[in-house]
Amino acid sequence: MPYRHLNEETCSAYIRSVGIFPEDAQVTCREVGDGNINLVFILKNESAGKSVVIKQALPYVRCVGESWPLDLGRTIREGKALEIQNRLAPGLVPEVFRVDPELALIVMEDLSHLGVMRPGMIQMKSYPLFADHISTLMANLGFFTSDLYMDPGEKKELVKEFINPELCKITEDLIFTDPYYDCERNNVNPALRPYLEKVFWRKTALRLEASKFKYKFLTEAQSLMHGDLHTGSIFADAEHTKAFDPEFAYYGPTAFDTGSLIGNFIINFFSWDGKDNRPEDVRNYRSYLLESVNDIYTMFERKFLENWEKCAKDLIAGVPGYREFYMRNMFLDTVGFAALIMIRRMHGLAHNIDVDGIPDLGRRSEVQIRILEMGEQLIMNRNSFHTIKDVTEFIRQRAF
Ligand code: SR1
Ligand code: MG
Repeated sequence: MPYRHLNEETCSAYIRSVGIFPEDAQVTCREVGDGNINLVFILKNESAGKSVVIKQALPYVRCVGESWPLDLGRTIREGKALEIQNRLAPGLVPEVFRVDPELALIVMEDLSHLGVMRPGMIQMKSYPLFADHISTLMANLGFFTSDLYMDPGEKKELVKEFINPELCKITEDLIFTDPYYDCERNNVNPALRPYLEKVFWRKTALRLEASKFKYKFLTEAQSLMHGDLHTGSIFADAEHTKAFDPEFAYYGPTAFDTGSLIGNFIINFFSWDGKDNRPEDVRNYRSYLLESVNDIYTMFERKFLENWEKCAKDLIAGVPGYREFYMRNMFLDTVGFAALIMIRRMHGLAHNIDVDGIPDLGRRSEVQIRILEMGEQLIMNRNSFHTIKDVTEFIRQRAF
């Protein structure tokens, strides 16, 4: 079937026609996509009590429109990424039932009974098993798709499959370039603009560091990554974690995923300055967030090193000092990418509702400035940190 956008009616017909629900099933369908890029439908077979999700790629960026075309082939990469992630970290990503390259869609497990973490975290929800789960996904993906483990020829074949130029270009522009000058694509809170013009856009040393990380992102094919691992790309409850939406998957620096995730936790941490919750609740939740950051990174490191101990194949892995060198760079990159993620979500094209949910623009801009300055301090001082606890302690001391 040639590509066309589905709607709630055609989507119901499609799911019956491919045999996922029976021909005579009573299907209800709702389009629920609230992301920047795709259509997302939840389909229910009412009598059987079963449901699935269809994610369909649009040939352009949804939040911008047809003026920004986007490659439909991303669906195949996303399906393949989910397959690899499911193999390396079973149960931590949605199950895929069907990938349809012509309609650029994926039929997958409906996980909407779990909440998306971002709105959950805006309501101060906590996720006791999250650090354990997500560190498994990141450590296994980061190790078993790297040259430490894979045959170099096979790894290069995989790199080829995950060449993802259009989605990478979004990241290259929106994260590493646009926030550092008055780019017309930026989405600027008017109350923040004076600070950006007088202060932020003049920070040449910061722009230099962002440029170094851009080059790293452009050139380091270290491992396969999720590529957009933020709290809006994760379903979770007290027992489950499912990372979805890996359409940005490609071979890049492993720490882009760890940094993206931690950057989003730190954004949530500072967002409470613009809200009127009880101080005690804020204090407790902030402690939970920093503990989570500590757990996420220490568990990631430990699991990555366990993989290294048991499974590393390349001889460089056993060269004295190489492991320490590798892990030190991973840590510094995590801090750097976390900082750049914090910055991009304040005045780049795509924001986080954690901060944009602060209705008063003046108050919002104060929080945005705090996050921009903390991002700057983290990246500029990254060499002075030795463990993730140094980073969270640095944040704690400047927040309470
Ligand atoms: C134009 S796409 C904007 C952002 O949405 C996605 O979730 C990625 O984070 C991307 O940078
Ligand atoms: Mg997404």
